[in-house]
Amino acid sequence: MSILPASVVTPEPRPGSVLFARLSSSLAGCLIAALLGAAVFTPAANAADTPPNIVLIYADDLGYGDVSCNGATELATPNIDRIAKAGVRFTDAHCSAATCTPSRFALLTGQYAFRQKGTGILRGNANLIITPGSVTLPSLLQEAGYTTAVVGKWHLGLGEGKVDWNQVVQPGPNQIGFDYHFLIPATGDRVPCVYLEQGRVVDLDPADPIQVSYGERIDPSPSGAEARETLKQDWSHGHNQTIVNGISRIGWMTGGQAARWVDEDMADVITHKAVEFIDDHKEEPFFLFFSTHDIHVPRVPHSRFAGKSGMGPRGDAIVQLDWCVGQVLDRLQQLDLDDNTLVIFSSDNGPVLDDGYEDFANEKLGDHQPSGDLRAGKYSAFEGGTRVPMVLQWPAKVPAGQVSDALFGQVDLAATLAALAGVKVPDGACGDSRNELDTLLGEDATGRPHLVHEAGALSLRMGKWKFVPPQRTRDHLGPWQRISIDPPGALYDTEADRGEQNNLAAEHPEQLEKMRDLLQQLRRK
Ligand code: NG6
Ligand code: CA
Repeated sequence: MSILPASVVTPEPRPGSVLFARLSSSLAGCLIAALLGAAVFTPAANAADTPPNIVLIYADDLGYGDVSCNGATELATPNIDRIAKAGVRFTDAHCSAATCTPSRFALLTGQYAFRQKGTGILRGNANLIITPGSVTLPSLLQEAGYTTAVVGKWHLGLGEGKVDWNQVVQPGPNQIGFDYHFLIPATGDRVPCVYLEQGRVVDLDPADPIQVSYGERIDPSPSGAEARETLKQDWSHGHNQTIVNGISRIGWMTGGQAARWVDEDMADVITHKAVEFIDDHKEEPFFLFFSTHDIHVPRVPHSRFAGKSGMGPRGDAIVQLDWCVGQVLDRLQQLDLDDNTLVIFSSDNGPVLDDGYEDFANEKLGDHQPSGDLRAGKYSAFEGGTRVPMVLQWPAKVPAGQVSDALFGQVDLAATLAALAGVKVPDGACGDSRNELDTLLGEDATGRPHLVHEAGALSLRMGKWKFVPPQRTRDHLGPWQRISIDPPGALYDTEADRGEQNNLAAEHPEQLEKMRDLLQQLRRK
């Protein structure tokens, strides 16, 4: 497909897209307040008078140490650092899981993913795992009058039953609170390798229908295993089925030739869509979930970023990611929206080097430390699995230049942003999500008392303590070795020992037991 998709589908104006009209249908109480002349939004005492726009930029597989504001010296991320300088940089913020799907599930539903079966890494033809019509982060913001969009990686499943990619694919984001979507349906390394806009494959030629399979081989053309010498980037593990754009993927796909993406253009395409959404909705409160492909595999940045980091494709993808962030920040400034827009930047799990393609991420790493001083990364129960970069700015409200060591969990964004927008989370919804608005705005130095960490098995943070129950887990950034944590599990003091080197289980059995019990309780909640 062309560099920038020609078809620009703007979301249908929702009935009552005018803020007050929407509120009147959904928030009778607030309407009365409005009639009385009070501010319609009665958010937490701390919030600004007008609800801010909210832009959540969500990187993929970006480690704590992959950004220069967290100490990286071998590459620079000036735009991500710009956010940190303008607002708050968190040193102890976590996604919910050490892989993508469960982290994103928790972020959007306010519920730990381990509570629902089938929330592990999804195939590219998996069905939607969030119940249509349920209360979600975007649906709460819709309720508050925001126009909501997700642009970029999804990986939460689509449709029900056997997905027909040649029809409108639903249920999807529109059924769980997003007015608009432009998606990479699963991941860059999984078929189907096409964009989906408002449920439709972009640039699909009906004469060349798409078929997708994760079992039976349906693609007779040479696979990545068979035509290895033709590949633009070789695979190292898995990723050897259908070839798209010279790169072989997980899964089989036929048809949709005109709709297939070009990896090198992906950052441009989705950034264009993200910025376009901002342009189209500059007059109303909006929520943009901009979910980047970078720096997930396959790492194939545009030629203008190739070679820029000196660290091979993984470093170049970080440079590209930072450019995407800069584009969004620049446009907010150009439109004079930056002052009252809350921009949050974070990642869906920790870093990985070899994640299945020969992109020399290990070989070209040099002195760079993707996890900083944390232990391990993606897939791991150690802190590197979920402690990720998180920076935010909201110039109208949040003083610049803050550093927060509070424990923060992305699972709290649903309740926290709902509080910011002035809507009540219905009883029983978003059950693991706490209103941590004061933590988010840098006003509470402690944050959450405890936080579950999912990496297949569960671990637990409680204040400075980290408990890793007996399990096998990753202790490397790829490839594939695992280590065993033996009974009764490991206990670390993450304040004195950020790198989790000293197992204190024998010295503090009572602490370990307390945390084992709490984890049991939280599991059963
Ligand atoms: C793994 C893939 C990896 C990546 C991951 C999901 C192989 C060998 N590994 O199964 O490449 O796609 O799934 O990453 O196939 S995530 O960030 O979306 O969770
Ligand atoms: Ca990820």
